[in-house]
Parts: sequence; C-alpha cells; structure tokens
Amino acid sequence: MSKIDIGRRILSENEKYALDNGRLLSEGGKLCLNMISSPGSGKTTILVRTITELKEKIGIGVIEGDIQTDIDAERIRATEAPVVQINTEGGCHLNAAQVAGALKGLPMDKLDLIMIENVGNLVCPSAFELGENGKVVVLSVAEGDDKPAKYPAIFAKSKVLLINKIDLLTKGAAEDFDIERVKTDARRLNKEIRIFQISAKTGEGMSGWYDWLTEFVRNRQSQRA
Ligand SMILES: Nc1nc2c(ncn2[C@@H]2O[C@H](COP(=O)(O)OP(=O)(O)O)[C@@H](O)[C@H]2O)c(=O)[nH]1
Ligand SMILES: [Mg+2]
Ligand SMILES: [Zn+2]
Repeated sequence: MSKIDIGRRILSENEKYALDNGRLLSEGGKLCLNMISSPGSGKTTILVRTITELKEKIGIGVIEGDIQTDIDAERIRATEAPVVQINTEGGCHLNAAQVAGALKGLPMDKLDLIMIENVGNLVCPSAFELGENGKVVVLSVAEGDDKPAKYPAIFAKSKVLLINKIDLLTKGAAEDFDIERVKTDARRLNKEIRIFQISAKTGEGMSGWYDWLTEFVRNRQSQRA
C-alpha cells in the first residue's frame, strides 16, 4: 500500500513566494511592513512624512502597489527614498511574487526597512502574506468608526493601527467619528495592536509612530548584533 503524507500541508504558490521573501529579508537583516487601507486613507502621505522625518536614522525603501500609474512612486521619489512601483493592472491586492520582483529593484545594502504600500482595499490584501514582518492598517476618520467591526480580518492581523486625519475631527468634517469605539473594537479583535492617532497633514501625533518604528528597527538590529 502506498503511503501518503497527510501531515504536510501543500503550500500555495503565494505562500512559497512569501516564505522566500521572508528568508531573503531576514538573511539580509531587513525588516518589512505591509501597509493596508482603503484608497485615500493617507498611506502615501504617511510614508512621505515618515521618511522625511526618519531618513537620517533609518534607511527606508518603498514598494508602491497601485492598479495603475506611478503617481505615488513619484511622491515617494521626491523624498529621495528608493522606490519600486508595481502596477497590478486591475488586481485588487499585491501578491508575494510581485513583491519578490520588486525587492530585486531596491538597493538592499542601503536599507534597514522596506515599507510596502498595498493596493487601496481593506479586504483581500489581508489574506495575501508578502513575507513581511508585520502589517500596518490605516483608517482615516472620514471613513467611519464602524470599520473594525465590519472588516475585522485586517484589524485582527495588524501590529499597528494608525487612525489618520484627526485634524478633521476639530473641523466638523468627521464629528460623529467615535475614536474610543474604534480603539475598543480593534482591541477586542487584537489585544496586542498598537494604536496611534495621527494627522499626516499637520504632523500631530506622529512622534509616537516614529518612536514605535525606530524601536522596531533597533530591536531587530540588536538581536543580530
Ligand atoms: N485632512 C487630512 N488630509 C489628509 C491626511 N493625510 C492624507 N490626507 C489627504 O488625503 C488624500 C489621500 O491621501 P493619500 O496619501 O494619497 O492616501 P492613500 O490612497 O491611502 O495613499 C490626499 O488628498 C491627502 O492630502 C490628514 O492627516 N489630514
Ligand atoms: Mg497611495
Ligand atoms: Zn484582491
């Protein structure tokens, strides 16, 4: 009788690429974060401000995922950070094979951290591992405070939640947005999640996020030293 190994799960094509990406990153001592949100929550604005603030301390490279255009890559390029654009031509999430290709286009020896801006979509990007060390979910106050309840997967899986555009709360533009509800719902899904309330436009609240990111990179470097 032939023997079948049912203990070994068959890896999907995406999982294989994600494992390879993770191995490549960890062998090089690089960290990688996967940023996920709806379109327009402020991912690119957050990246531009973060890179501008931290570029003397941390070598940050960016992989930009968009359905079309290199508008966001151009915005990143203005900071002088290395950036590779992926156009998914209609695809609503990045996959690990696309990221494997993009990693080859970055000057890895100059980088500590690779930030991936996923395609704007709160749903399926959370289901495709890219080989990252963590996910960062961005929710802007303009989108409503029911999003952790309605889209739990990404909040359950993320290391960090950035609640962006808090400058709008005081302008009456999102006055019914209940920050405490978002925090309670997100923590119910994920006890470990770190939450920062920020405005990428004015800079308010960004220092907590910069400190978290700097610690994240420093911890990894001291583990390797
Ligand atoms: N008022 C306000 N607008 C913001 C903030 N962050 C981003 N925006 C604006 O929101 C729009 C979408 O931002 P973008 O960074 O392109 O979002 P992405 O699609 O998630 O990359 C742009 O017009 C930004 O200027 C913020 O903190 N406050
Ligand atoms: Mg963007
Ligand atoms: Zn998708």
